Amino acid sequence: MSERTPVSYLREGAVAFIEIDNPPVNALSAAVRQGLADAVARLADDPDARIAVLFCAGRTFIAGADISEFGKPPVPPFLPDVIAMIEASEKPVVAALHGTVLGGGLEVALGAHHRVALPGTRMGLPEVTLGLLPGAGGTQRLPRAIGLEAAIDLITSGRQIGAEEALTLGLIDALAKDTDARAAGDAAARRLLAEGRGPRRLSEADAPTVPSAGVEALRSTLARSARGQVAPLRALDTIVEGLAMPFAEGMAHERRAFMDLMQTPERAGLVHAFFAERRAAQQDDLTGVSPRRVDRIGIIGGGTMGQGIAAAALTAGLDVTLVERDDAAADKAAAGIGRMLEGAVKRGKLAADARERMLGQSFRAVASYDTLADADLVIEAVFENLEAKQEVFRTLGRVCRPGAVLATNTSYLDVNLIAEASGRPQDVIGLHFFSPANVMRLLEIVVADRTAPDVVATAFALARRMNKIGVRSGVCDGFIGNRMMLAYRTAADHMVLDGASPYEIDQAIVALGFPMGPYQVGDLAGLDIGHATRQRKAPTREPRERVPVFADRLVEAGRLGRKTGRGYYIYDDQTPQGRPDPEMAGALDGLRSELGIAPRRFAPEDIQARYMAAMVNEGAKILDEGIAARASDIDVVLLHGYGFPRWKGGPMHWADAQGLDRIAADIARFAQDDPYFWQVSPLLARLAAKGGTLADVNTGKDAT
Ligand code: 3H9
Repeated sequence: MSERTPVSYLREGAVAFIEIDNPPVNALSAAVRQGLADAVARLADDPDARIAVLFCAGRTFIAGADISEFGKPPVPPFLPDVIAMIEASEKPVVAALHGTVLGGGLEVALGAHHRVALPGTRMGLPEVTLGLLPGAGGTQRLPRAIGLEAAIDLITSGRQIGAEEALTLGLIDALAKDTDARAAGDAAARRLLAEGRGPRRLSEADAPTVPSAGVEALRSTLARSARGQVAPLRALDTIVEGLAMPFAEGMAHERRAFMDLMQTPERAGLVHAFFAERRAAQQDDLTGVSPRRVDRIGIIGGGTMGQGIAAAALTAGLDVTLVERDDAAADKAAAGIGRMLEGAVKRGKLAADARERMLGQSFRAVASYDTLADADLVIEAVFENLEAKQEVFRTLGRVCRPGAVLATNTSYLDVNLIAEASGRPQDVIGLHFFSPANVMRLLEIVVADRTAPDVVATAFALARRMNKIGVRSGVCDGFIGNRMMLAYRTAADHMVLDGASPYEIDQAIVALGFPMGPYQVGDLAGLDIGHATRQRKAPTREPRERVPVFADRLVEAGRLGRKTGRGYYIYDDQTPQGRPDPEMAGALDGLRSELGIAPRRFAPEDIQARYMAAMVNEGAKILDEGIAARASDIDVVLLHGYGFPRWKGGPMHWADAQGLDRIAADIARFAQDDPYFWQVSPLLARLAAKGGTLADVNTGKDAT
């Protein structure tokens, strides 16, 4: 049996139809590239064909190069050559676009002689988001098509634009009214034939001139916004330098830059993040399990979290009933949600009439649980107290219809204990949203001992519908993310006890690529939160455990962080982002001598090594215990909930890239001073000894 070819050629009259059919997104695999090259050769040889329409089957035109081929030896024919063949064709080629025309897909379209798009088509060159730059002519053809400024914007940001903007920019020639790409291409081809138009090649168009002053300004803006990343600046240079050369040399220049970037750790980290996000939704034990239907949701508690969840749910088209303890609190929550949606309108993310419709028809804030009798799913978002949450679940168990999913938004409490209180633990699951819940994409899906499989499937379906990235976690204190955070925060606190300043730590962590260091984060979140966690854990504290007394003293002095104008930093009108407190060093020195600690210096690399080792070690324990099913799930949590720099791929990917033996050796060294905190994870030790990687471990229900 011959293998199915992903590219077909069919002629009707004078028009040849070249169709790509490579589900799910028509990525440019080696077979597609070969198929395209063959189809173009056939077009040349077909005496009856006078024009061709290039289009795709399924949900989208080509969404780019096949990312799964990256990092492997390249297989010919290479995409730039295939596009050069298309462009060189003596017979015009019309690209008929629909769906998401991205990366190499847009470069193929730019190689065609005429571009027509269906309404709703989105286009972009997202290569920089993968640590790359357009490697098949994008840096050279796009500026010739739409001008320098717009091309630099699209290429260095990776942002997508809609078909209308593409038409205005001159990226496409026409916006079709059809809903069928083949038909739109056919109509355009017949029009071009009737007008007697021949091929129009961007490679033959004049390159725009490059104003050097403007480019310098752009470079310094980019250097700030793309901190830590190499691709955006390299893309800018490649565009500018390439446009000063003849087209063919510009193409060779682009190819060299593309191949260089392909070898960088940033590219590996970003591609890892891309696949990790998609893998998180794959749960083999749920194959064939249908989610329960969810249209109407209830939310208990109208604080910041409840409001954010409500705004996100309304935006996703769900009907929302929010329950507060009295009418005044319900009104306050409703007003907050109104403001959040108004913010979305102002940012252009939501139409004003859609906001009115959501608030008028799909939302109510009430002071009674009775209205939840017909809810399909209820999310409890009251304050973090086990008894309070159990009380809510006892009530939900009474008022909700059988089969309704009952979710708790707890960030660390035992979901099993909450589930039991409902009297129907099979319906209960943890849905840990991150604040602000209408913005943050991460959702930890916490599966308790007795949660039914279709409830887990429902949670993943809800995550997708709400445009969240759901990651499965088992039950433990803090689940994946907060448990990891406690570990690296503790490592930082120990360094402060031993002589580092919080400012040195924050600087070293920001230098790793995090947007903020742990003490800046603490000030932002409110220092009372960490204090409360320590109080809660105090009764079970081991005598050998070191307590960050300095943090508790700040709280006792009423220095709770940004909200009180002072925490680790001082916040005032001159420095709303905070400035170091000159009294901090003296206070810390006093405390150290009270505790009998002789302070020592920590170099930035020491700080980074300890911080990262604590994070990786805890991640390995989480993996070993089966709390996370795979290392990449942990990466997704840290990337989307804790500011981990995306181009480093996440802590587990980072650890594999560093070599686990190095990290295990670091931990052994740190343990000489503090053997209680620095207990190496048995999994990490095993993998380090045999040269394995965390990526190979799969401990979850979907283990193969
Ligand atoms: C490039 O083009 C370089 C060139 O300049 C130069 C070359 C020389 N390859 O996201 P979804 C898979 S760089 C391989 O869930 P959606 C994805 O893993 C590339 N696989 O769907 C998933 O698989 P699974 C530039 C890909 O509807 C499935 O398709 N292009 C690729 O939410 C569905 O994906 C990009 O960066 C790919 N290119 O969103 C575009 N794309 O089902 C990247 C997707 O097994 N892709 N898959 O988990 C996207 O942004 C989104 O996937 C898209 C669809 C918007 C297309």
